[in-house]
Amino acid sequence: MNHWQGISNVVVAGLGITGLSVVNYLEKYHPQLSIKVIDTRPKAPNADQLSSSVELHTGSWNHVWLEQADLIIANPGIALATPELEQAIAKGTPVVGDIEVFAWHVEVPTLAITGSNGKSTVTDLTGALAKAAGLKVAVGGNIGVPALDLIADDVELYVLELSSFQLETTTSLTLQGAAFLNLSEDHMDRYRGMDDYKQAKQRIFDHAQVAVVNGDDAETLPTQSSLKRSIFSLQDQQAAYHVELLDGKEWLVAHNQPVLPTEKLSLVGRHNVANALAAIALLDTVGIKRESYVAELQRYNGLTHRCQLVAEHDGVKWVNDSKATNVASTLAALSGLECQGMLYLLVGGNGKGADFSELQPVLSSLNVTLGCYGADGDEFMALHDNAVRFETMQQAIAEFAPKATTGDIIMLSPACASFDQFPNFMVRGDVFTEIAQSWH
Ligand code: UMA
Ligand code: ADP
Repeated sequence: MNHWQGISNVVVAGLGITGLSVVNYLEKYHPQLSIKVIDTRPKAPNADQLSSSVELHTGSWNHVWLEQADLIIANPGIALATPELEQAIAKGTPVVGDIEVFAWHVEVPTLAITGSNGKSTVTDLTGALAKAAGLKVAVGGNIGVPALDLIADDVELYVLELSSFQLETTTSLTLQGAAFLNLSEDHMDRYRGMDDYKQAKQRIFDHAQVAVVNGDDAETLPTQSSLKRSIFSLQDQQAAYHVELLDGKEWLVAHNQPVLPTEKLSLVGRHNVANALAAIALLDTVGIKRESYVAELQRYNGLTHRCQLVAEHDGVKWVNDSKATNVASTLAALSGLECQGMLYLLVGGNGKGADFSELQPVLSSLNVTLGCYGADGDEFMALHDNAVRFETMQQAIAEFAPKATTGDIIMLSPACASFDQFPNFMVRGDVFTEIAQSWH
């Protein structure tokens, strides 16, 4: 099917890294199109990287351009419920995202991963394992490299992390394996409720051959009953991908074949055992032999900013879990934590409308001091008697670090987005790490 038939005027809405990747893709593969870019921010990132043939409008919407568009390709950060996009849709103008454009182009086997937590880890791990097995793999999507930037002739397998935002504007992505890892509250500032958020994520299954789903989280099961399911579970040994005690050791098991003892994983935490099972299930959908990557599965030790030990001074451990941008990820970090002394936990930032009360039971079981900072720091103050309010993360660290002694942990696992005080979670984690490593 030629999706570009009848299209001359394309409007790219939002010039982040996604918008730039869309423009570069269109210029390379569809040079006959007229491209206009709108970014509602007064200063659009990457404006200096546009070629002179691309017109740019910043600081507001350009209604004339939207009116003239045959196709609008929107940044995932711009909700479809934005009035200007709603008007265009009502008028019959197609509005798609970069992943839909990717789907129109790519015919090579593709795996994709969504879920509330663990997407980046499973995406990166799956890519690393496929590489170890000898395939030419391209890894990207919400993980930070726009999908359209990955397109190359020699790629044998694409592995994409997909956010619910990206899935909202995707309708025809064919996937060999589609994983939905888990569902917990996130992005409640963008969705009408959990069901709306779940529906967006379920779209990953629309054209999937195999659904890789979490047997311990019924919300991930596909609604299409005819779709083949590969289930992974930490609790149910009937699941095709599970953990099982064999000769006194717990093993990752796939279709009754032991793959690796879990103690041999370099990844830490129970959630990462589930992530490893999901990656194995995904690779099985494209027939990659497990023995070809088992050494890499053992070696792989995760991405930065996810429960990462970044410094240790005088017996005090500093843990960077800046990627914990919602309640469930902070819960995962706390449930796997072994702390002999006081846990100084830094929480706060932009709470995205979440309900943080779920943290209360686990916090009350820990010897913890909460450093509550940032725009929504107040939301955490009632969760524990030992809660102290700060304006910034740095101020909380300056107060806690001199008090910490052997056996204590200072951990950033903020359960919030970073945008109130940092450009993104990476910068937040880097600032924490820099202070941790230079502390004495
Ligand atoms: N924005 C406007 N007007 C515009 C354009 C953007 O107001 O015209 C605002 C929106 O609030 C938007 C924000 O700017 O949310 C971010 O836009 P951006 O230009 O920074 O976006 P990109 O750089 O293209 O990054 C996007 C994803 N960002 C979002 O979905 C918000 C990145 O995921 C992704 O890595 C990148 O594309 C490549 O695919 C980030 C993210 O936070 C890491 N994702 C969310 C998450 O993981 O929870 C979904
Ligand atoms: P995502 O891309 O979905 O945000 P990441 O792999 O970047 O996921 O991890 C985000 C946060 O969630 C980190 O704090 C990490 O420790 C935690 N996490 C990773 N995998 C899981 C999981 N399966 N369940 C719950 N939390 C997880």
